Amino acid sequence: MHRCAPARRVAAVLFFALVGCSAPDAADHSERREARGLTSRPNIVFILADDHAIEGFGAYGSERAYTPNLDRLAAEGLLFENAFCENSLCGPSRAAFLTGAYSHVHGFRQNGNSFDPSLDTFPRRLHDAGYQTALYGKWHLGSDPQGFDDWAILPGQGNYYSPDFIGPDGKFTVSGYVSDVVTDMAVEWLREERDPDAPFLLHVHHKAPHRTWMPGPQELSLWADEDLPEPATLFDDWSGRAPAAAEQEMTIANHLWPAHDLKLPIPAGVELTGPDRWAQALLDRMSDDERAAWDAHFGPRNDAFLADPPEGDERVRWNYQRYIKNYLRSVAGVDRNVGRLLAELDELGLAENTLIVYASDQGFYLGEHGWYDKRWMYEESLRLPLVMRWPGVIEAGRREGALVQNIDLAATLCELAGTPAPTLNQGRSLVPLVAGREPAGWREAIYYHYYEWGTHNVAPHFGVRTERYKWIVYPGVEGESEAAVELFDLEADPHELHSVHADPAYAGRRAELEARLAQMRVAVGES
Ligand code: SGN
Ligand code: CA
Repeated sequence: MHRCAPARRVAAVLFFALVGCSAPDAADHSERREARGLTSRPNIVFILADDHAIEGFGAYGSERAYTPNLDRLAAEGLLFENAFCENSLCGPSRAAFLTGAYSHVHGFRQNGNSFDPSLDTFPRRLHDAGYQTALYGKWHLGSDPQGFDDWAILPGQGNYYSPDFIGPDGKFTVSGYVSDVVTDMAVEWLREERDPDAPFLLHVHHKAPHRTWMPGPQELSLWADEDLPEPATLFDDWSGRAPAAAEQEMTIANHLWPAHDLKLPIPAGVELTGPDRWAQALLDRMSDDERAAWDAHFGPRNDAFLADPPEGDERVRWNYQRYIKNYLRSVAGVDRNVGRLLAELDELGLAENTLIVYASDQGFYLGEHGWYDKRWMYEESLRLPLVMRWPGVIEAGRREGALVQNIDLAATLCELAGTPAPTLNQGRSLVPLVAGREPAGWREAIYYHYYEWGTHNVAPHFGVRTERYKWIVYPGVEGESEAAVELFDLEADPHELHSVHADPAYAGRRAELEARLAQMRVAVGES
């Protein structure tokens, strides 16, 4: 039998009894669970942010972010240092969280697809196992949520101010700032709707910090008159990478729209193009007070910009500062609302028996490689934050380095709820890792596949990442782009600036990774 590490034995006795030292079979799941001594099932709060990169999260080492409440969550719980998505895009990743399956199995490969509402998901499983379930916030899966006793979702991407919602009874609008409004709904449900005789699953899905990074009134003054640090690769020229890296349209330098993204004044009497056409409509959703706070912040700074517009690299730096501050202010709004939710759980006496999971659907570029947005298999968008807190059960302040993915959450929560994982599940339960034990045969590599070729012009690619190496294949489309490959040694080249796929010194490693990728594609059913 695999022994549990002595240093980690302080984790609650209940939990060791709970997980034992072997993985569960779906067939005899309930019996095994009972045999493990798991008699009570935790409440679960699943907080899912949109596009929140670890570089925007203090506990992950960010020097730029302001996240005191998220840092508290990590200090009181478990932080997964190596958590990854399998497809760095909203819809596919959310579908992977729900089903435990890769994109080619759950079928939602790219935004614009519609999630098959008949698919088995972890909320459905928990609901059927007696959990009271609710969901508030961003959904972005096309079809209506299934398996929730109550829900209210933002249509599509949702709006930052005066957000519209769709609920079981139709559409409605709520005034205020979206992160506050979504949290208000969750708090009200906990206070008014919760059944004290059943465990609950509460999804709190934030829109923030998704583009177009509109901070709430309470966060506008953060870093008002100071510059944030620039990433080392802000002026990357994409040499040393496959051609696709230079062909994207997601640069801080050239692909941020003046009004929509940079919050510069909307010029009068000019026919607007691109996303700038929507900028006025977004501002018009604000109340007079919200608009006054917005103008008081941006007005004088925009005047200074227009009086002496920076050029060349200085303009890139100005764009970066404008972008990163608004992104991190949007993160800070999520953080403040996580604090509200923690306080509410304390107030209601629910903190002890509640597992809180905080995650994002994918990572994001905060100026690294000169970019915003996500999609790539490079580290910044491949990684996502994953933090769990369960007082008295999860040892406070732990960090877990095993390679985990969004597809693992469904099996994890189903195991804790005492129900088999969803039928399409391809992930592994994180319960043993949560208990401080790496089970024998844990994965040594993750599989990734990005399919969409549209917005931001990122070429489809797939690959494998081990603890140290990353192998990426761009299959190309006839007549559009040639097939290309990349091999990164993350230890020697953590910023992924020099692909060594053609370096003879890495020939053996390349062959090994190619073989591993081929095996993984067969194993996951994509080849
Ligand atoms: C929108 C954004 C894009 C973003 C996609 C996907 N433009 O189209 O920048 O890449 O969503 O994001 S916006 O101006 O409309 O915000 S995802 O998180 O939903 O996958
Ligand atoms: Ca997203």
